[in-house]
Amino acid sequence: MKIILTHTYILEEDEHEKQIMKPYPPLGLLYLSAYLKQRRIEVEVYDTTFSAYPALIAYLEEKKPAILGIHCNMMTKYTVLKLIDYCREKGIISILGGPDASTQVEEFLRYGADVIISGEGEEPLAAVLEALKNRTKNELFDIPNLSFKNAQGNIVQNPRQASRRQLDEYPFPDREAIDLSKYLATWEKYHGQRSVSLITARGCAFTCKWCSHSVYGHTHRRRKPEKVVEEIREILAQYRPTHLWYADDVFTVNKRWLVKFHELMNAENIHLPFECIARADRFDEEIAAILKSLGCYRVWIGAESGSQRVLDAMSRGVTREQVAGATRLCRKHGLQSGYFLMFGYPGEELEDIYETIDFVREAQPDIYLTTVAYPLRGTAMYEEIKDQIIYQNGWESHLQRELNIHNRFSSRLYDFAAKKMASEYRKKQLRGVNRQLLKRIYHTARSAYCDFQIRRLANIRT
Ligand code: B12
Ligand code: SF4
Repeated sequence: MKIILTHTYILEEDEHEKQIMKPYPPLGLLYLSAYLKQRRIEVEVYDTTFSAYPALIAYLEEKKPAILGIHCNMMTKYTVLKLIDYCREKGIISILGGPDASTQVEEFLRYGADVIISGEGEEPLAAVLEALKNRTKNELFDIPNLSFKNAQGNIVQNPRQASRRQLDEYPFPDREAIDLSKYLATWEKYHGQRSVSLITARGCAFTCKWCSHSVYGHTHRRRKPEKVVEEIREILAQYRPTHLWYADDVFTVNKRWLVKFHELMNAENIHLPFECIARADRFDEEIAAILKSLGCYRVWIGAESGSQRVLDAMSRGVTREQVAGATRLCRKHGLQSGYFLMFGYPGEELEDIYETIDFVREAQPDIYLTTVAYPLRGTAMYEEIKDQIIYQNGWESHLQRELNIHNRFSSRLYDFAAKKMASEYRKKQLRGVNRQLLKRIYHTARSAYCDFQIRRLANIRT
């Protein structure tokens, strides 16, 4: 039985990404495709990134698959729901996987999906495809990690099995299943670089309360550095990238691994530029030097908040001082530092917001991104505040990111906080630069205006 895998992420509809234009392919689907092909199971991947929903439907009309495998993440839910409707209408069996499907099994099944695979997809997907040769979609009782509806329409959730420990038994992602040249061309057009992504590990054992562990649990498994280098060699031969992206949760988490990887990459003389994500408590002088030598130019550090009280509430396991120290180390080693920052974490008060603004002004990372916290299903944050979530309409009509939380400040306050932060950050850079007097005056005035607005809005809670 033929399966088509797709993911419903459409770049043209993503206004935010259209400003950035650094697209990457859906690695999860490429891993699944490679695994199925290794087992001689017929599979195709329809990559929606550069396509559109009508083109996806036209493709399905032409190919008439018996089964459609759909990757779901929080942002693509509406398109996933449309595809479920389409599958029902055409009698195609829909199998959902990915981080969002795993946490909303009942909802997706009740909406009309046929099967949900929770966690890593390789083995369960191959097992379902095998089973469907001589069973109906309502009789999948013995396959771990699966949920479906039995003949009576009741939801059955099979037990979850532990993840495979040895990642190196999986084949490399099947990049040939899609047209990677479109990604490379986009990168080249907007950034003068050709970038390819890969992962060196799966899962993260840390416990940040807002972070989804729905696919990998709290496991952390690394690939052998030799295998990663082998994959990079293949990527180089096939796609001639000038830039890499290690799409790992925390690239610097295991220093011993990094040392070995560095040795191997040096032996191969591969020094392609890349960015990666680190944790401030997994960053030191030696790691900074290794990253620089590997070709890294920017380290993203999850700073999250400048308030230790909020960091502790998040169970982040990192101190402000560690973040400031990692930033200094980056500077010393000629690496840019980038911060991820979050406003609106439950319990955050005005003084915490001001501490974050002060912290960023003083630490002066090269770049930072702010977001407002949202409760993802299955996370510890969600469990703690689920009674305070303000639901709008039915489940089908909102994304988890759009949900608000009782007793939180308004989104306008967070907008002003982000603007104030930007002005404070810039003001510090302009200090002592005489030619920039007008800009300094502008940022001083804007910061004061934001202050006024923040104080005014502080009385309004959701
Ligand atoms: C890389 C990445 C990105 C990249 C994506 C670029 C790209 N195309 O690769 C960027 C930076 C753009 C990004 C953005 C966002 N991301 Co992101 N991202 C990741 C990250 C770190 C790695 C993804 C990856 O490649 N994993 C490796 C592959 C092998 O794993 P996988 O995709 O999960 O696939 C496996 C299983 O899920 C399953 N599976 C997957 N698809 C399917 C389909 C079927 C049919 C089946 C059966 C199984 C199956 O099998 C696969 C193999 O075992 C993950 C965290 C993580 N470690 O996975 C977060 C993560 C996926 N992102 C997340 C979030 C929240 C976001 C944002 C919303 C953040 C934001 N506030 O803007 C945006 C949304 C982007 C969008 N518009 O869709 C959450 C998703 C939570 C959720 N419930 O959906 C994650 C899990 C982070 C987290 N821990 O909270 N992200
Ligand atoms: S936020 Fe990063 S460090 Fe924290 S649990 Fe998630 S992946 Fe791990």
